[in-house]
Amino acid sequence: MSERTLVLVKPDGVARGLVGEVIARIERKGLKLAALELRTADRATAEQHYAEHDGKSFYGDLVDFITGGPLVAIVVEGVRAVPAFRQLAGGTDPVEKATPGTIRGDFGTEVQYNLVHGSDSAESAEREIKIWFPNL
Ligand code: IDP
Repeated sequence: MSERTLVLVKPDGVARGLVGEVIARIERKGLKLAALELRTADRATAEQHYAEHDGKSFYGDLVDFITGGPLVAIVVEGVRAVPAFRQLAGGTDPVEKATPGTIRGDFGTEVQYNLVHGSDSAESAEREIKIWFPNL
């Protein structure tokens, strides 16, 4: 059964020219792009997106980082799209958790600057898609 997930190529990924790399991996996996936009997020959008982390030590830096430059927001669709993209992304920490062969494992070293976001459940995906693509 097909489902949707929300992917962000975060500002570090855009700055490093990795948008094409991320999209290529999504497509090679057999997932489809349903919507895509390059934009700079405002604070309200970033705060909504990361609401679950409000109060954590890294929250302020995270919102600064996500709003600090253009990012690419993508709705990805396909069978098991949520876990499939999490597999492509790799674990949150690009060195300790993400393995080589994953986006974070291949291209990242820092926990904050880990290049991509992918929704962690189908429910989170629908919540996040409403934030980034309210008309979809
Ligand atoms: P996820 O992106 O792998 O789902 P979350 O735990 O939801 O990971 O964290 C959201 C984002 O917050 C991470 O992708 C990363 O950019 C940042 N982050 C998470 N933990 C830390 C930390 O300990 N220090 C700095 N940034 C962090």
